[in-house]
Parts: sequence; structure tokens; C-alpha cells
Amino acid sequence: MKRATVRSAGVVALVLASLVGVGSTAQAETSQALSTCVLGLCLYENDYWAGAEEEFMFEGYVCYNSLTVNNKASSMRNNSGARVQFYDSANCSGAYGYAASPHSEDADLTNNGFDNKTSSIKYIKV
Ligand SMILES: [Ca+2]
Ligand SMILES: [Ca+2]
Repeated sequence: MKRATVRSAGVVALVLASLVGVGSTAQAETSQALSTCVLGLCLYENDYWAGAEEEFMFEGYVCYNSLTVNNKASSMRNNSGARVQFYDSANCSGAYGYAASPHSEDADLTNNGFDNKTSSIKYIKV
């Protein structure tokens, strides 16, 4: 009686282990697919590059308005070789409030006084 119980518990553990194995493979593929921020600048809704992501492909020294994370960006990653200025207003009007160095990242824009403010960004030649 005791033996039978132990054996079935072993089978359950084995099944669970294979399920976990499948799960981690799928997760690895998903996060790889989500890491699309390669050439441009990416804004993230939350600190530490979490939440919604909006990517701006570098296509010259131009201005882009934020669409999906407008007034929400809390962290950023600049994978371009350009300096990127952040504006509180749309169309890069007025003074910029934050500047990202080429190939830089910032996990929290709060200490730069620019949390949840960015409405547009502009690529600047360095
Ligand atoms: Ca935010
Ligand atoms: Ca704004």
C-alpha cells in the first residue's frame, strides 16, 4: 500500500518535470522575440525596461512622437549611435527635458525628473 503511493508520486513528479521543461523553452523563445530593441531607441512603460515597449527605429536625425507610451515612459534603452533628446511636448517643441547618450540605458527616469513625461524624442547627431 505504502509502496504504491510512493510510486505514483514519482510518476507525477516526472510528468511535472517534463511540463516545466516545455514551459521554460517556450518562455525563452518569447523573451527573445520581445527583445526587438536593437538599432533604435526604446521607451518602456515601467522601470527596469518592463511593461509596454515602444521602439523608434533610427531613420535619420528626426523627431518622433510617442504613441503607445506617451506620458508613461519610465525607463529607456538607446541602442543607436545618436544622442536622443526627450521632450515633454509633442513634435519636439519647446526645450528638451532629458538627453540620452549614444548606446546608453536608464532603468529609472525619475531621478532625471522625467518620469511619465516623454511625448516625443529627437535623434541628434554627435
Ligand atoms: Ca511609467
Ligand atoms: Ca508629455
